[in-house]
Amino acid sequence: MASWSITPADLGWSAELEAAFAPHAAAGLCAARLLRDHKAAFTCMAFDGDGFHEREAVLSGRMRHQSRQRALAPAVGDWVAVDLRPQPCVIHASLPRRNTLRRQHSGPAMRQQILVANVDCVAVVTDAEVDYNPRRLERFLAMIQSCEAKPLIVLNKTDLCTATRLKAVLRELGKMLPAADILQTNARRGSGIGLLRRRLLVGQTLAFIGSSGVGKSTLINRLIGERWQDTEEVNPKTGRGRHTTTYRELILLKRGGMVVDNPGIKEVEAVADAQAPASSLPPGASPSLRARPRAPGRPKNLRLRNLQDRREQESQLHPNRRLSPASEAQNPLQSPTP
Ligand SMILES: Nc1nc2c(ncn2[C@@H]2O[C@H](COP(=O)(O)OP(=O)(O)OP(=O)(O)O)[C@@H](O)[C@H]2O)c(=O)[nH]1
Ligand SMILES: [Mg+2]
Repeated sequence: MASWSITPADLGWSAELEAAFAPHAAAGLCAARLLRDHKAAFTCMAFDGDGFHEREAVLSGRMRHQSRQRALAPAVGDWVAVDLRPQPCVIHASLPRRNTLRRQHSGPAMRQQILVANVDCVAVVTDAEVDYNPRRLERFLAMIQSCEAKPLIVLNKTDLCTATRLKAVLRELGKMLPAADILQTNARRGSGIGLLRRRLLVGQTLAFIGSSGVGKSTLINRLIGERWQDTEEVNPKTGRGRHTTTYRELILLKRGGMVVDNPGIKEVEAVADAQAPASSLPPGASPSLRARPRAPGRPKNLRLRNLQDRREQESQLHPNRRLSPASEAQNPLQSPTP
């Protein structure tokens, strides 16, 4: 819980939100930003006239009804209008969103899941070893593009790979995504954290996404400057992390800015966004960065795609080496979904 005096601007409050909130203020409601989603309830940072304080909140009957439509269900990062008198307090309305970071669910229904609302920058965390997969990175970037947030690639665990491997990965990423903002970090030692901190501006929200075990929570612990969340060891045999982070959380940093920790994402399907203009793609992005809708009903073979990705990646980094069927069977890129 924040122990310092928080201003609305620290949380990203804007003139647009102020205008949208006016009728709710007239009805005696207070403004709050959602920090954690506990499924049946939320934790929010609410302005109670005496400053911002964390409060537990539930949805009103009308909001619960609306939330059956996933796109209308409040998400971490949303601003809401709450009645602070009951315990827990009650959320009566959501304020308009600037954007949403969404992921497409596999399956014929093409359901979308909103991960975070009102996000300025999204950092995709990976490493230069078992988790590294350029095609998956492209899909993550397409997802960020359709949210119109600033993308950032964080190559973490630089201590666990050789300088040659790191150089090869950076060269490949430089060719594939020449305009991408790429940072190298070693969260365990704290190197590269200063550069990451510079991307955090007062009132802005930076969300971390990536596979389980890549070090998202460790990076956030470093940004906070103290141990905020326990992080788990990665299984040395499979390279997979145990799923330490089980829910999304928006954390306000004392030095300014907000970060969102997410549970590990195993696979990502770019969100099909017909309205996204082609010009919104980052300069130099390859054509596969474009979000493509999958034909409804067409079965998706994730495992096959992972293996193809792995083959492509291996052949680019080690042109003379071929993946054996045995190593294909133990594809390290597959880890359980949260
Ligand atoms: N050697 C090394 N280990 C790291 C580094 N960053 C994180 N780790 C370790 O990797 C393990 C997983 O880190 P987490 O921060 O829990 O990973 P996560 O991405 O939050 O994982 P989920 O919560 O499951 O999504 C922990 O044991 C960390 O100590 C790094 O830069 N170098
Ligand atoms: Mg975590």
